[in-house]
Amino acid sequence: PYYKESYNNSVSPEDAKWEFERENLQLDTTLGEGEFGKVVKAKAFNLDGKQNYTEVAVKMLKNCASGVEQQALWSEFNLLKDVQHPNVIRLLGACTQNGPTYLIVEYCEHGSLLSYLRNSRLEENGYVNQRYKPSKHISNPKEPPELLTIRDLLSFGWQIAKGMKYLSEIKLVHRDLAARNVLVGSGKVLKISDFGLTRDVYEADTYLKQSKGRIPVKWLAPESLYAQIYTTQSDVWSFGIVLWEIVTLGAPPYPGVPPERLYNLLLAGYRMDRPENCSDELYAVMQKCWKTDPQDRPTFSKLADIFDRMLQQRT
Ligand code: ACK
Repeated sequence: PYYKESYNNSVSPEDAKWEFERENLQLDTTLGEGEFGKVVKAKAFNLDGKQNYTEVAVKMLKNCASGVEQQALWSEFNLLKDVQHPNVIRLLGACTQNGPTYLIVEYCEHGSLLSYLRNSRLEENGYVNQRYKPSKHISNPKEPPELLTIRDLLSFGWQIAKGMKYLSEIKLVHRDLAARNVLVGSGKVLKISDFGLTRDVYEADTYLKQSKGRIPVKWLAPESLYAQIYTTQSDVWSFGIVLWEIVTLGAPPYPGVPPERLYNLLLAGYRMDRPENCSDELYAVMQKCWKTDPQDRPTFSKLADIFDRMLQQRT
């Protein structure tokens, strides 16, 4: 089977504390799948000594995955071991023995922020000109979508900024920050997820991407597009795109712009317009995130403060 070469015959003492008995995991429905990997809902019995079971999400590779993807799953595992923040997905365990590698993470009942935003749209709402499939996270698809308030949207920006501030403090560059990679748990708590591309920056705060994978062009800063330079400040650019996704309730960025034209447009100073229903104040934040010089962009710490203040003004 495909997982043979990824077999690990021994578990280091450090990993032993994460190892979870495969037999105690009951796989359930598939929550989502990509080209090489999938995420399955599962019940984990006796997790952390709990009597009952815990609902979890299990990330695994598909049969067609190559060594590169296996590597990405392992690097995600290694990074997640060290992260602990309410707005970052929490690792609960892993199955690395006697079968395919499984990463066990907390289950987020509302799925990705992107599908959550799209599900919250009303037909009559100005942004709705497409119908999106109801999410499999919604038990009754006939239920009316949960309406989101401006306060909810600001809180989303605030929570992502706080999670990213934490990641930047522990010197992690995410490189793929997008609404599809943020999850929504109960109580509308957001969790930054999908660390497959994340790199530790150590002392140097840049990372040069070596291999050519799929590139999320419309979320990337110009310096990442032309020089493969990824820094916390290029994550800030992506955060600006996520804000745009939030305020448009999940519209695809740069509508109508072919990805291959984007770089020249950005170079010429082109940026997305202020979306309908977006305050001047919030648009100004996006524009700051999209400054050409990475040093001119706000830090995540500054962004967290900005959203904190905007939320306070609304109480
Ligand atoms: O928007 P979704 O239904 O929610 O589609 C994506 C899909 O899997 C691929 O990423 C869902 N998903 C991923 N991780 C989790 C998780 N920890 N809890 C719940 N759903 C998840 C996501």
